[in-house]
Amino acid sequence: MEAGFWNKEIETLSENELRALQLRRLQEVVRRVYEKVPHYRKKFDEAGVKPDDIKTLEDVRKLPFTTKEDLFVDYPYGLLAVPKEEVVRVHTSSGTTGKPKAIFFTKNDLELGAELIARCLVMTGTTKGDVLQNSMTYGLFTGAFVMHYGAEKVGVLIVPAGPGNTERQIELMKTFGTTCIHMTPSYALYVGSVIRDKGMIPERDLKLKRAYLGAEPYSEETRKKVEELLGVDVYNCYGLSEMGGPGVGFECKYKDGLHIWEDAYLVEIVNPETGEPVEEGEIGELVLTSLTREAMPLIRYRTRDLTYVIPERCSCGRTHRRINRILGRSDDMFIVKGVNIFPQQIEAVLMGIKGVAQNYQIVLQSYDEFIVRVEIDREFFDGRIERILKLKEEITEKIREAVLVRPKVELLEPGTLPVSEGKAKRVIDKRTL
Ligand code: DLL
Repeated sequence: MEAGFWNKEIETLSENELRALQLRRLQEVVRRVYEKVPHYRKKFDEAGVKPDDIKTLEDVRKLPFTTKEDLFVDYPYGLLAVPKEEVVRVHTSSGTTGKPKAIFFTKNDLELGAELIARCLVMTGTTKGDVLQNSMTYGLFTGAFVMHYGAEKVGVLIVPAGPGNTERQIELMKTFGTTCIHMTPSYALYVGSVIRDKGMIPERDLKLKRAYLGAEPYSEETRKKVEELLGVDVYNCYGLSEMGGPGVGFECKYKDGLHIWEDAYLVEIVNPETGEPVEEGEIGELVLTSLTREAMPLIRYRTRDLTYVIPERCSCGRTHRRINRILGRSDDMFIVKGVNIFPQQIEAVLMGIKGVAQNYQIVLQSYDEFIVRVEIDREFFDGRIERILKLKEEITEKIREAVLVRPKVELLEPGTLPVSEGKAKRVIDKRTL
């Protein structure tokens, strides 16, 4: 293995080789689901398209989209493309409302997930000798297991901590000399604040070097904040259960967009309203086709995640194209006074303001009013009212500039809002309660 690459041959395939490989795999997977999955056969027949119609990569557009709703047809086994005996694992989405999405894996699917994570870790400098504290939830969620097997493949020492119990997390970091952590950005902010509150200086008291943060959207400002709090390099890790979990997209050392492993996934960006492709570089909804998954390959899956493709080649030498960090989910958007607002816009503003602590919440009060409840540094609660009013005005004004609607801002002491150990619930919608 050459330094910096886990699988140099695949990671640096020429453009032509990569597209040819994608086409072969696309044709194969389309044929496979047509033959093995009655639901896909029905959908393709209804759309009047046969596997033989896929002659170029662009022909993928002839195929119908797969949406979340398709995952519930003949639930839970309806989309299996292999006999059930070949399936060795199920993971599910959190499914806070209704049935969770059930995603199946064969042995080869687990192996593929590990291979992709191995590439991700090595490209960011993690290798044998590193100690990875895996603080995502082990269980039905894909987050921890997929990372775990990838790290094991590389030969990293894994501390399977799971989330929560922050005191113990810090103890584990000290005891085992943790060099890398894997958690959600919202939890990383919290862990960082606890470490600082203890008077610890991570650069001096811990061995942390890298944080792999994903499973929820976050801004560049949050990255910077975590990097400062924990003294680490933060790498963005993207994925979704439907595509096998984390490691679908990952930042390299340049931290300028996330490489999508294009030998395993076909990327499209479409206009979320019309489903038509957008121009390269334009924002739209990410649509993914799993090219190599066996148990449950999905064709043109609508992720609901908004991003754009970065057309330029990356300086790291990998040919696999990058997407920008996820800008939001089309279903996270809310409307106040007729203006479309994404929670990430507010997060980016808050995390860039000095004096703002780690936690915040957006409360949708009515269609005309939203409240931003934000924790601020403890030092502001020293009775000097002008300082706190000035901060409040700054926050209000900067959010208004960013989203064009003036929020009501409430400033809170640290520790007031619920701590998130996994995916944070940032938006409370009182309009629908
Ligand atoms: O969150 C998989 C994962 C685990 C990714 C650990 C990274 C790290 P789901 O629970 O199915 O799977 O949620 C997938 O989470 O469609 C995005 O909306 C969001 N998401 C995941 N990673 C990122 C990220 C996992 N890096 C959904 N940035 C996705 C922004 C992300 N959003």
